[in-house]
Amino acid sequence: MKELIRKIPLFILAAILFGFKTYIVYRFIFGISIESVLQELILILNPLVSGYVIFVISIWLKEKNQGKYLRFMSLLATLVLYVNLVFYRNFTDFITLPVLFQGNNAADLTSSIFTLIHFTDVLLFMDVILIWVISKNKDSIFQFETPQKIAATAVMFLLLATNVTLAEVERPMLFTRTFDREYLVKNIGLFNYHVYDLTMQTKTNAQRVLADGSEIQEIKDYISEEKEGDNEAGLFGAAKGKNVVFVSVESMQNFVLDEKVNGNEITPFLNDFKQDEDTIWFNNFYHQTAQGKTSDSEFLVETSLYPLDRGAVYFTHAQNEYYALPEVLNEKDYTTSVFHANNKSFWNRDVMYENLGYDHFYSQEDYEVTEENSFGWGLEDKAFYEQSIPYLKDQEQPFYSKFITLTHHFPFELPESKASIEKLETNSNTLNQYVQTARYTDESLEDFMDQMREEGLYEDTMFVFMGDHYGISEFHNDAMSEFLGKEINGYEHIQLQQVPMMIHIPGSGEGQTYDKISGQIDMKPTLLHLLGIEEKNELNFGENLFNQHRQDFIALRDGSFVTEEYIYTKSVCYSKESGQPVEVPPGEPSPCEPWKEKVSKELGYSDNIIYGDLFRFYDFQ
Ligand code: GP9
Ligand code: MN
Repeated sequence: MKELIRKIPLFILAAILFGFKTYIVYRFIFGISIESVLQELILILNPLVSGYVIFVISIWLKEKNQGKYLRFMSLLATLVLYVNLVFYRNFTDFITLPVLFQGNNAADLTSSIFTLIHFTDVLLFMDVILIWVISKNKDSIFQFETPQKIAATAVMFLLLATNVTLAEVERPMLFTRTFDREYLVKNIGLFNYHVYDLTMQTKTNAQRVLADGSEIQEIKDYISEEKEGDNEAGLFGAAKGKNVVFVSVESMQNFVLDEKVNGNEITPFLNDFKQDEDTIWFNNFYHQTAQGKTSDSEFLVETSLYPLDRGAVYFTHAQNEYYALPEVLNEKDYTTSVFHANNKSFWNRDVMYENLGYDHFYSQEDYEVTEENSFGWGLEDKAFYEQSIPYLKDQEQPFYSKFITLTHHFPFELPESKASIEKLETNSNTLNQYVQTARYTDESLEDFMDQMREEGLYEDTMFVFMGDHYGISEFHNDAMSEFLGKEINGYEHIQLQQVPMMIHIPGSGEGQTYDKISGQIDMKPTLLHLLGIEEKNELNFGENLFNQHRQDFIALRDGSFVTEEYIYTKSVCYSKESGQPVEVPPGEPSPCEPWKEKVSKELGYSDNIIYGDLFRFYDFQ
């Protein structure tokens, strides 16, 4: 062994150990899926290449510094890997620069950090320790002659070129058309991905400076071509003049609806409510959020633009010009407000709400938060609604008030005394607890509706209940498939992104189940339609869901999409009929291809509006 170590230059040993370890993490912790031999090859190759690039630099250093460099860099590289891993356990996603610089996200991580750090993680640092020990021994350091140094460096460029070429073969236009970070990491590796991310950051920063508004016309043409429809048909004005209470229901997914735990319904109230004669239920409704989680879902509803694929637009572009729902409603003499019992600067809400035109934001400081009425993330939802009612009553009518709930949030912890149903018994504690906080949420919504009735606010109010994003990530697929009794493939995973969307108009009798493929981007035009407000805005990416001509289609933020016939995700086109990948004869294009074009165009246009702050060049009046 000693002999062997002496024969292999230490930087190569460091690269091999690091590459091998990273591959294990990719494959078994990030759970990166492999569909072909080429993909497997790339996945093995890219961490080795990264390791080689990082460590080969050492040979150009003075002998006494080489050991130091190898020690320091192996620790640093492993830390980068590890921080990504902890982040991934919480968000099933990779870190981007904007996310790193929004302090509040760290708060999210710290609140649940102990569930994210595992004892066995120590194993990840084994090679660092090994390199550390060996490199302390002077004999382990090779002194290279200049030609050898040049040769070793040339090998580095060769390796990099091979990696990039293979990645391009595997995924043409990988760098220009990718909204899915897993794909980037899979093909170029975590470290090159971070370099790519840095380049993107620089590029998008420059985009605002270079924009001149000339692109708006092209986007307008695209929207009017793709989304033309009759706004007068449907339920125009069905809730005219009513107040609106919009509840953004934390982490609620459709899969708990009509499900039971040991014979008890998880959401008995919502199960009845969705079938109520006054409730319009969209049972094919998807969240479209990315790294900005709740704030992304808010942004979708308020602006009918897509959130960004990197970072939270609430942080990165809070100063942009928008023409948001609260602004439109303010013009129609609505009082607009938000109720959310968390720190007001979380997700930069205090700044963004001001910009979007909300008249008032009732945040943590407006609530009485005590030890008895709080746990987990803070004030429990039942107390939250109770304490909100007086504020709600004080508002001038008609009002549009958004409530954002908090209790049903990862890691879904509920004091035993507040749980009304049992936990599940799968291998995921997160999922097991999720059903209990889902039940709590269901009860609190029922109580809230009762209070609204008692206070005489029910009749004149339209209620909207919407799930903000998933609560159970891909990380829990095994447990999910145990609970739901089916395998979770890419197709099922996308179906699990459905969240509740129920619109209740008291006394309207308009209750009905709509199975249109719809999403959060459609909320702004849909709500305005119901309120009988005509918005002269040709720059919404969503559509009024009652519009008969609307295309049955929805794009998710990572480029996945759902149409009447297909579901596309992670490069696989699934048939909805079979739930299995579509079989395409060799040489023929996949039926998902035209939709893919459209999705990438649409997401790109929305991004350009935000990165270029293009609405500053447009007059909405
Ligand atoms: C925080 C709450 C939760 O205020 O909205 O945020 P999330 O982690 O779901 O985005
Ligand atoms: Mn949320």
